[in-house]
Formats: sequence, C-alpha cells, structure tokens
Amino acid sequence: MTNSTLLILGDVNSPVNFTFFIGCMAMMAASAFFFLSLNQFDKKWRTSVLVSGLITFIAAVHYMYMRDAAMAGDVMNITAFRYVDWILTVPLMCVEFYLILKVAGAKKSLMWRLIFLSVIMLVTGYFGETMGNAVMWGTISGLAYFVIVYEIWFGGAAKLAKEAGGDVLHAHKILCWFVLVGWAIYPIGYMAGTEGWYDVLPTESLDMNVWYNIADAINKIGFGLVVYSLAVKKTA
Ligand SMILES: *C/C=C(C)/C=C/C=C(C)/C=C/C1=C(C)CCCC1(C)C
Repeated sequence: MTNSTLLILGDVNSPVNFTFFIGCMAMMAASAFFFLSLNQFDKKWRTSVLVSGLITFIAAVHYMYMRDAAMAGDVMNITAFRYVDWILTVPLMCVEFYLILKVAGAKKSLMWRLIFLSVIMLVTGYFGETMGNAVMWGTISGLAYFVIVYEIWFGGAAKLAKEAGGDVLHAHKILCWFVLVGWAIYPIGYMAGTEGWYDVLPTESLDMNVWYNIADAINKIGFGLVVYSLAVKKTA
C-alpha cells in the first residue's frame, strides 16, 4: 500500500536512508544542545527545555532503529518504530503547550485533552498504514488533527495564551504555526504513500519517509528552539 519499494532497500546511498542518517545526527545534536543548556535557566523553565531535549533524544534513538530497518529492507518495522516514536514525542509536545501556559493558569485537563486527541490521531494513522482502509483511517486521524489545531488556535489554550501575553503569547503563536503548517506535512506524506485516489501527488520518486523525516526535523527541533528561546527571555 505504500511506495516504499522506492527505498532502494539496503543501499546506504539511497536518499531515503541518508535522511534517516542525517535526521539521527540532527536530533542528537539538538538533544545535546538542549540538555547542556539546562543550567542557565530559572528552575521553572528547566522542565520545558528538558522536555524539548527528551523529544529530540527519543527521536534520535528511533531514527537509529528506523535506519537499520531501512537498510534491512524491513518496511513494516520502519512504520512500527515511526509510530512508537510519534506516540511518545507528540504527547510530549502537548505537554509543552501546557507547560508554557501554566503561568496563565493552564489546567492539567487541557494537557490531557490534547494528549488524548494526539493519541487518536496517531493510532488511527497507524491503522491506516498497516491495515488497509487508508482513506477512512486517514480521515478520522485528520479530524483529530483539526480539533487539536482548533483547540490551540481558538480554544482554551488560545485564551490562556492571550491572558499570559508578552513572550508567552508570542511563543504560543509560533508553536501554533508549527502545528498548522509543519504538522500538515505528515498527512501529505501519508497521502503520497497511499494508493488510490490519494495518489494525486507527483511524488513517485519521493518515499513517504522522506516527507516524514523532513517534517520531524522541522517540527521537533524547531518546536524545541521556540521553547528554548522563551526560556532564555524569561530567565534574562
Ligand atoms: C514529532 C512527530 C510529529 C510532530 C508527528 C506528527 C504527526 C502527525 C501530525 C500525523 C498526522 C496524520 C494525519 C493528520 C492523517 C494521516 C495520518 C497521519 C498520522 C500521518
């Protein structure tokens, strides 16, 4: 159901395998950067930056496994590691929203709502990639994604961000853009890798993993840097 045969399996020089390798290095470098910076921040901002580092670190480990699976030509294992990675890191990104809005009195229920939605989005996405009915599962996944976008742009999270104002509002806005634009790359990759009427994208030569890897680099490292720079401002 995917065009993953284009992985050129087992070839170190294939573009897909190269993006696993470079993705792993980038995630490792970002993790070192976030972890080593921790001491410079006020206590209450350390957790946020620590979570940024955990997100990129968890991804780095999974990229190592995904690259091995790609080298071995094991497409099902790439998908499995991919979704284990996401099911750990995407909820942590929801935690980031909660942590930066805590100054404005964000409740845990906001965090759990976002986590719940992200789990629905990812579990149904995994079903779509592994069990057929890709259109149906992808649609359910997309709906959960839209509710997340709505919640952070216009719902309770947006209200809290406005109340907090200043640097927190600014950081929240940028994170909202990451979710709206950066996260939208994933469903594009999913469609690119799904046969049927979804196959409208001119991506025959671009494996869905390339889309996912590019999106991960943007979203995980970019997201972390936004939180990092908020912590810098709040500490100064
Ligand atoms: C670090 C990993 C991140 C931020 C992963 C995000 C993943 C998504 C936003 C995936 C979304 C999907 C849809 C909206 C529909 C099709 C299936 C998915 C799972 C690719």
